[in-house]
Amino acid sequence: DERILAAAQKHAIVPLEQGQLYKYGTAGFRMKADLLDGVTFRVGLLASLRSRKLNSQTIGVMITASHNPAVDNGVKIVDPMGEMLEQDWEHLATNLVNAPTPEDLVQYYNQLATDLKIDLSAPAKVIYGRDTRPSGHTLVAALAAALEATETEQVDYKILTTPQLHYLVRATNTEGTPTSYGEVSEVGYYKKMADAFVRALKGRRINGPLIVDCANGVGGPKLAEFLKHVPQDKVNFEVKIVNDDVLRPEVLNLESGADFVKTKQRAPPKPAPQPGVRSCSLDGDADRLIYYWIDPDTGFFMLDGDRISSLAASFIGDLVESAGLKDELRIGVVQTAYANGASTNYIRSHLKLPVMCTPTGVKHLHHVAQSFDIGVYFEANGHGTVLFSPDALRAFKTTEPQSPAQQDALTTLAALSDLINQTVGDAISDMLLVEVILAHKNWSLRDWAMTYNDLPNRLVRVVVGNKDLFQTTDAERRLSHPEGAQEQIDAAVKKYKDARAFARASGTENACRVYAEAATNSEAIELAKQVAQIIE
Ligand code: 16G
Ligand code: ZN
Repeated sequence: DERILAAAQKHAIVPLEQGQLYKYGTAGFRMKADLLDGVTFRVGLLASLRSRKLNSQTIGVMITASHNPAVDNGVKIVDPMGEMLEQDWEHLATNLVNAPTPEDLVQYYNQLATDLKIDLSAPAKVIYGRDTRPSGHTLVAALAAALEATETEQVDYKILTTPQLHYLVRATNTEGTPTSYGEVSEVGYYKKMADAFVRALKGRRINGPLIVDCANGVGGPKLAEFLKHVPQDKVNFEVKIVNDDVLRPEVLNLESGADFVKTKQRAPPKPAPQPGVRSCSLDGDADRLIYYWIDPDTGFFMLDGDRISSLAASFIGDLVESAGLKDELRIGVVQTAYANGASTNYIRSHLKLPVMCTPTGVKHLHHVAQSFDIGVYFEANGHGTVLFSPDALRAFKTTEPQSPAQQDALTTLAALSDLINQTVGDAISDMLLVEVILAHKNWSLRDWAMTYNDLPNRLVRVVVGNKDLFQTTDAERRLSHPEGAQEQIDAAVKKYKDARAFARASGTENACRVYAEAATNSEAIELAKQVAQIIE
């Protein structure tokens, strides 16, 4: 107790304005980096408790603020199988971080141990990584101090992408077991993916070069490292990495990256876009991916998370059919309310697959995707992955093929299950998946774009007095509060053809968001404006 108290005094919490609390939200704790020292220390305490609670399994802590500005940072906990922190513990994190004094903190820490029947003398292990933000360095020191004070074994993996840390947590906890996830090292991550990439491509040629914008974040150096593991004699993968300056912190996510491309609906201005060349953008911690190209005739065209989702579902659905597993394995797609209505319709009517809708935030999608044998989930912003159940993995390995075509489908499915990060959305892994599918189908981005036409849409940010007044139901598609607001939105939507709109409080910013789609662009804009006025 004295060691924790002494360390806590060195990593004090900065009091927020009257009435405001730190909150473990969809992205953990995320804010201006200078508020985070004490927060990160306390997250370290909780991570050690969680490891002790879960039979000394390894817990992860990632320090990143993803696509947010360079001055922000964040801290979040990764559970043993590489998943997000269990929801029940989010409010424990919130309580622990908001304990006002170091003495209150130690008292609450001990009370948690008692209430949750945690043996504080049991071994504990926490591993961690951070993105390229300069503030990450001091935050890691605060985390390490908490782990030392609680006699927790720790491994500092230094700079990583978020999905790499998730990989390492799962690999650590499965090491030496039949479900081993891979070698417990950063190199192990590259080797596993490069091997699966070659196996999934099956000698098919990749159609021309790919430009990858890395948002001047951690994805740049890590993608370069990955490419060294791809055998040049087996794969013609020509990648041009751009926006990979991680030495000047101020350029992180600046006019670049997946979030910029998705929200601005245009290519990063620098370097000057090359018309016709297949391009994609990662975000600042390399867990989101958006594809696009500049068409010489029609201009910018974007392929977002909904497109990646429908591409993956279509390809995997066909493989499962060729593998003769259609009646055995249930494939489903999980989206949020932000998914373009045309994508939902395409997946249901054309691919004939079930689509589920969940609230925003990866943990919700991930959870529902686990209810399928093959669960494809993506947020429109480009964050997502494909999950394979133990039954699916077994079927790929043990089904006796009756034809070369069936065998081919089975081995491709097995390769995909290794290529696709099973812990969390991973931009590098997702990018390789897209490249594999395009190579198999011999498609350009234009071919991919032709599968369906997006409904015109608008996303606006609305500053409101108190965003907490806005409460939703039906996977955030309807407002339950304030009373009467939903009826007004319904009335506005009714005036337009093929229209849909919703409003929700942001989980990461002090504002509300309004999404509207309609048959034409001008109608989508009008509708978004009207809904914004309703909630203002
Ligand atoms: C977080 C979520 C992201 C979601 C976004 C919504 C994770 C890892 N990240 O960044 O998935 O799309 O929040 O932000 O879950 P909003 O609530 O401000 O709209
Ligand atoms: Zn991210």
